[in-house]
Amino acid sequence: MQIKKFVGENITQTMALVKKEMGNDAIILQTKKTKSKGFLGFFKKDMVEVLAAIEPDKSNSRIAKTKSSELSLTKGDYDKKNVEDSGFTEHIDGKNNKNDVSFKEVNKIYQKPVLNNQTIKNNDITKDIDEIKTVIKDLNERFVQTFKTEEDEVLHELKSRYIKKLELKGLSRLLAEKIVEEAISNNKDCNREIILKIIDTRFNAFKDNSKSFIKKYNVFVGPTGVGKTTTLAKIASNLAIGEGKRIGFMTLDTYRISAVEQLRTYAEILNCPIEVAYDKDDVSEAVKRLESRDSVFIDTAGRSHRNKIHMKELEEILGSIEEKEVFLVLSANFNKEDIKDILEAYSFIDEFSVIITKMDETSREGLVFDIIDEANKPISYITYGQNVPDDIEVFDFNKFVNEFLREI
Ligand SMILES: Nc1nc2c(ncn2[C@@H]2O[C@H](COP(=O)(O)OP(=O)(O)OP(=O)(O)O)[C@@H](O)[C@H]2O)c(=O)[nH]1
Ligand SMILES: [Mg+2]
Repeated sequence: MQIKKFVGENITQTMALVKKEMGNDAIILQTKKTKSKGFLGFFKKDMVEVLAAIEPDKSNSRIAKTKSSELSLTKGDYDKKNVEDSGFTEHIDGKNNKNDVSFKEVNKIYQKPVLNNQTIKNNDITKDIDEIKTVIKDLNERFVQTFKTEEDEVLHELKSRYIKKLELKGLSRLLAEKIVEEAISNNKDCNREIILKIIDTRFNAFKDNSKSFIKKYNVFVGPTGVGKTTTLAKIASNLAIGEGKRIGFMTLDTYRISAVEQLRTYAEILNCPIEVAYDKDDVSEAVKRLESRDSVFIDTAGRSHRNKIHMKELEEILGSIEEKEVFLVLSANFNKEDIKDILEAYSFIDEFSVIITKMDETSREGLVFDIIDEANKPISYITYGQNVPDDIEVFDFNKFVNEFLREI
């Protein structure tokens, strides 16, 4: 067998060379792109290299009658020739032509697919298989889509159910959605345990209830009637009676006589001093007079948080007190919008904790989460009744969450 390498500028030109020299019986062993040498490495051109073979005795007789598409070389043909040409070592056609290839090279090439009519047929089959694969892929995607939709429907139903449950327990729609969506996207499921985990992670920074919020001066602020005075009296009483602390009271609520009287009553019961301050200077004086007490509890007037003048006065008074803890008292009866407005009005205070009162008057405790979420501040106490000093406790996040989730 004669094997030769042909190089042309394109496949048509190269094939024409093959046909011219070997006729239609030529077998194409390999086709590849190559580069011309160029001048000093420059001006290299893309070329097409074709490795073709022909049986010498058949070369001319077949030129006229055989079409190139009918050419073929089977592995059997090649093996037969291999045995016949076993004496062959250097060049297959015996000529020392640089386009000729070694027998070893041919052997290597033969392992590669040969471009012949069988290959062309195979290419058609491959094309058909590719089309079938595309159809199957498409069907598969449609199937997955259908399946996904069903799964989505189940999850959607689950999502709506849990959002509703959380909303019924007082969470705002927005926060309920955030929690349940996170639960479903992370777990493809939603239940009490999953919600617990989400809440736990989300409010992780506010879980610690080991720290005492009580400082030397403790100021209670918040809207009218939320329970500032009652709560302050509860905490002060527990410290005085339970821990034997020396308590002092101060009230800034001079707008109503009954307000001063209310605190004076607690002061008398606890046998501790009470100071009444009318302005910022009075506050400074009163602070000094109460300096020897372990803790001083300062009551402020319940005024609308929309009253800007009152808010300004409060800001000035707070600024004049060092070593203080500010407690913003909010009622569990408020709705999310009230909470937003109030927090906005008190946003001039950097550091504070929240006390939520009247938990006994609501079954919508979920508001607690909205308060933490909105305020980004810890809850220090919750109160759940009018009894002084009993109806109050330090807020325990874990206990609260567990009790809350038990009911959903
Ligand atoms: N049910 C219930 N009532 C409470 C609670 N805390 C306070 N109250 C009641 O709420 C009412 C108002 O309480 P106050 O302590 O006077 O509220 P305040 O914020 O000081 O009110 P102003 O000084 O007028 O702004 C009183 O009748 C309290 O007994 C609570 O936890 N639960
Ligand atoms: Mg009061």
